[in-house]
Amino acid sequence: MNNTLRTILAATLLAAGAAQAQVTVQDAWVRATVPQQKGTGAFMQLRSAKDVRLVSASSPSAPIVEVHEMALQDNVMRMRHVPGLELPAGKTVELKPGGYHVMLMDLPAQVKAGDTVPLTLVFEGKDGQRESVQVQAPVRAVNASAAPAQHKH
Ligand SMILES: [Cu+2]
Repeated sequence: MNNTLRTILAATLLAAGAAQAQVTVQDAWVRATVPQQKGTGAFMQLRSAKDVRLVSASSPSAPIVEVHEMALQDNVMRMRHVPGLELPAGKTVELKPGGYHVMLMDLPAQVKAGDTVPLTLVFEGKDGQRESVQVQAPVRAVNASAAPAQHKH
C-alpha cells in the first residue's frame, strides 16, 4: 500500500468526524469487473479498538451492498450473506478473495481499474452504538482466473 493512499484513508477517517473512531480500514480495494458483470467484491483489513461488528455497508456505486462470506460447501465454493462480521478488539480481520468480502451487487456500470469506489461501512458496538466509516477503495484489475467461483444469488 502506498503512503498516499494511507494518508487519504487517514484523512477520510478524520473527515468522517469520528473523534471516537474505533475502526481503522487499511488496504481497501475493489475488484474490477468485465462488461455485463453485475457483482464484485471489496476487500480490506479492518481493525477495531473495541469489540464491534460490521453490520452493513453501502456505496453510491451499487444499489445493493452486502457482507458476504465465501466458504466450501459440498466441495463447492459458495457465497453467503452474513448478518454481521465480528471484529474482536485489537485483532485485524481480513476481507480477502476466497473469504469475507463486501459484495457490490446489481452494478449499473462496469467498475474499471483506476476508478475509486466510495464505501460506507457501519459498525455496531456491544452497547448498540453505531459508527460509520467512509472508505475510498481503488479498483484493481485481477486476473479473472484467480476470481472466486460464480456468485449464486
Ligand atoms: Cu459475494
